[in-house]
Amino acid sequence: MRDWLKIKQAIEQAKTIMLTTHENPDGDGIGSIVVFQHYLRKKSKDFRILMTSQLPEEFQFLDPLNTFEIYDEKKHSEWLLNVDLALLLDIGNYDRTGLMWEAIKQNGTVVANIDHHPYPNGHPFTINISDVNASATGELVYDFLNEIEPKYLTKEVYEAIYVAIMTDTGSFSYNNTNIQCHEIAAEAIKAGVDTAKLHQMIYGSNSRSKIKLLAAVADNIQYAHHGKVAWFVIDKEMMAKSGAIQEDVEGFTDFARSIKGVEVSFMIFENSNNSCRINFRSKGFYSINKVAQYFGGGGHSFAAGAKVNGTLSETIDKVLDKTIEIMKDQERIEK
Ligand SMILES: [Mn+2]
Repeated sequence: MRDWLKIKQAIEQAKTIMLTTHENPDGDGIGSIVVFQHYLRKKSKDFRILMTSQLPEEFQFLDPLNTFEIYDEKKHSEWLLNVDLALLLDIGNYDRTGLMWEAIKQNGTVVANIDHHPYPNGHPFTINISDVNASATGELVYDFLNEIEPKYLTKEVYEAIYVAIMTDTGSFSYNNTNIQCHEIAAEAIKAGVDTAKLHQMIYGSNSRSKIKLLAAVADNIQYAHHGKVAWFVIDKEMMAKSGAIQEDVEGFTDFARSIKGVEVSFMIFENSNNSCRINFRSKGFYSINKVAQYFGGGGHSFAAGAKVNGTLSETIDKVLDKTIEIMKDQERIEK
C-alpha cells in the first residue's frame, strides 16, 4: 500500500517538479510540502511550490524564504508545461487544486499523490499512495523519508512533520490519533524539536479580529436534531464587522463540536461569488463525509467539507436537511 520506491523513482526520473496541497491549506498540507521541499533540495531538483491560496499567518514561519507561491495562470502556465512530476500532498480531492488541475491534466503531467483522505470514487493519479489509517499526511511523509533516506530526518524536517501531525490530530486528541503519530512525536523531541514552542506559535497567536468573529459566531450558534447538531453561519457582514480574514475561521467548527451533547457541527461560510463553503465535524458516531460527498465535497469521516452554489438562505436549508437525513439513516443502521 505504501510503495515508497515508486515515489522515489518518480522523483529521480523528474527534472522539474511541482508541489502543492489543497486550497485553504492547513498545517498538514503545508508541513508535508516543507518536508518534500527539504528532500528535493538535497536531491538538487528544480521545483516550485504552487498554492491555490495563501499560507495562514500562523504557518508562515514554516516558509522563511518565501518559496510558497500563489498559482497565477499568466505567470506559471508556461512553467507548468515543462513540469515532469506534480506531487500532491493531503489533497483530498484533485479539484481542490483549482485551475492548476486543468493545466496538469491538459499537459498530461505525471501526478503522484500522497494522502490519508478516502477516495470513494477512485482517483485519476499516476501514482497514488493513500492510507486512511494514517493520522496525517505528515505521518506518511515521515514514513517515506524514514524508509528511503532517514538521514534527511533533521530537526528542521521533524518540525514540519510535527506541525502536520499536531494540527491534523487536534493536538493528539481526535479519533485519528494513533500509535505511530505518538512515536513520531517522540522521535521529533529526540531530534530537538521544541514542541511547546511550536504549539504556541500555531495556537497562541490568534488575532483580535479572529476572536471578535468567534464571539459573534458563539452568539449565533443554532441547534437542531435534539441538540445533536450545532451549526452557524458566517456572512459577509460578520466578516466586515470583525475585520477578520477567511483563514480566521479555521477551528470554529471544532469549537461548535465541543459543546456538550453535540455530535455534529457545521459552518456555512458565505463566499463572495454566490457560493458557500461548508465545514463539517463529528464527534465520532456519525460519518459526516457522506454529507460532504453529497454536496460534491469530501474529507474524512469526522472532518469534511464542501462548496455549495447558491445563496446563503438556500444553502442553509439544503445543508441542514441533508445533514439530519443522513444522521437519521446512520441511526437506523445502528439500531
Ligand atoms: Mn491531512
